[in-house]
Amino acid sequence: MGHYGDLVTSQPLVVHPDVAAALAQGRPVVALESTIVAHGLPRPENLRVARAVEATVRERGAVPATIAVLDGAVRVGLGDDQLEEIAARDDVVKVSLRDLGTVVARGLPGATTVAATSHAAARVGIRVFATGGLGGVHREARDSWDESADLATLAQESIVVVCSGVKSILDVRATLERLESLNVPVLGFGTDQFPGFYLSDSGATLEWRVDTPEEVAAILAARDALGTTGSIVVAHPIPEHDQMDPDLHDRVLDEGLQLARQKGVHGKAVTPFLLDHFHRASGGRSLEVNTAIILNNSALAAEIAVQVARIDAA
Ligand code: PSU
Ligand code: MN
Repeated sequence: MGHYGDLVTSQPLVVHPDVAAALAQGRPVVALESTIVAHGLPRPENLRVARAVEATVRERGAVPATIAVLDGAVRVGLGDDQLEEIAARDDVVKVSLRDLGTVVARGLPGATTVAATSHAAARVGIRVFATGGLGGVHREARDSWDESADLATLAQESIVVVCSGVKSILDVRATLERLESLNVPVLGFGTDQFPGFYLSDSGATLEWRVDTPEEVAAILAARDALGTTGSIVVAHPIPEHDQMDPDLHDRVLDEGLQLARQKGVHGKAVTPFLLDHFHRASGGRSLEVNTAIILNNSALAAEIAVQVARIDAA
């Protein structure tokens, strides 16, 4: 093992000095995933978006911690050279929680999903995480049994995850049912409706609505005091005037699902395949929306992290 930049790489979990300092001083930190960078967005926009997301978190007073596997260790917080590596390399493995140990032991480069990112973040004491959309129950799950490990992991790890729902490529209602069974609360941020990722409203109504970052922090504090472990999902919709045109959305979605079926795409390849189809078949429109979503969610996550740090310090 050697050095990567200034970081010693003989440990399997390495916290970037900026992130470590913030955690030690009780300052707000926001975890960010890397699968969206390596496999969710096309090049070169992926690197541009990854940097913009980190800048947004900083502007709102929190420290960004993008998480990925590089050089034999899970990195909590990346240097810009490392972010570039994740965005540019062709051999980056999509790493869910079950893959984490294998990818670290083999020294492979890996991009962490919501599941793997939540685990690494919670393990080092990060309380808030921003992403675009969660994985969930796939539409043909009755036959394929395809349900993202994101769901079970959110039940295990205690973190606040800000997202815009789950992609419409999934079975949204079944995903919400599973989150209920798994005791994962879903709070609509400024809405009573569960967001539909590219669309502001998935059509499903939520039980709980919050309107401020303070409310989210208060709910987290109550859960801490009660010992109710597991994550909180903050469902933050794209504003309606920025959403994808619903007709374009439905057309591209039908095509994508049919193509995936024809080509026999399955397992962990399904989500990247459908996202890539969306980006190409919508003429770049889904990319604009996806970018707006992740930027909005990072900003809100930073505001929540600031409030959480305030309560934790009191
Ligand atoms: N949502 C997005 N873009 C993504 C993903 C979700 O808008 O790239 C990624 C996340 O990392 C999520 C993963 O955790 O897809 C889910 O993959 P799977 O369905 O194979 O569990
Ligand atoms: Mn799957």
